[in-house]
Amino acid sequence: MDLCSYFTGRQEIISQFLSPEFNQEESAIGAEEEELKTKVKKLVGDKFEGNWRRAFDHYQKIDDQKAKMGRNALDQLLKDADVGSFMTRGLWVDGILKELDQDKDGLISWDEFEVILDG
Ligand SMILES: [Ca+2]
Repeated sequence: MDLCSYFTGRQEIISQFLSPEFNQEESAIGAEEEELKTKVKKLVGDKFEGNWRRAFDHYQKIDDQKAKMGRNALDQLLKDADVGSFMTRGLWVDGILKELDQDKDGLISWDEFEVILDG
């Protein structure tokens, strides 16, 4: 399941929290996903000189889970990238885990994280 269909399935829950533009159409949700990527890219550019490996290493230390990013690391990454609010960030973390966590261990390894660089 990709991020779009994940959030589409939870529109009723999240619509009360988010801006009106978010829950109208799937294209608007796609725009949110695009905004997520843009903001994270900006964060990596501003704070880590565009070095994704350094950014990953910085955040994986937060959870201290075998050099992988867990929920706390993802939450901090989103916070630093200015994505979501304290109410919606958990949903973003869920969506990112569903999207990127290929071996379903609840953690994002570098190999799993790296795929967002393609988009
Ligand atoms: Ca994983």
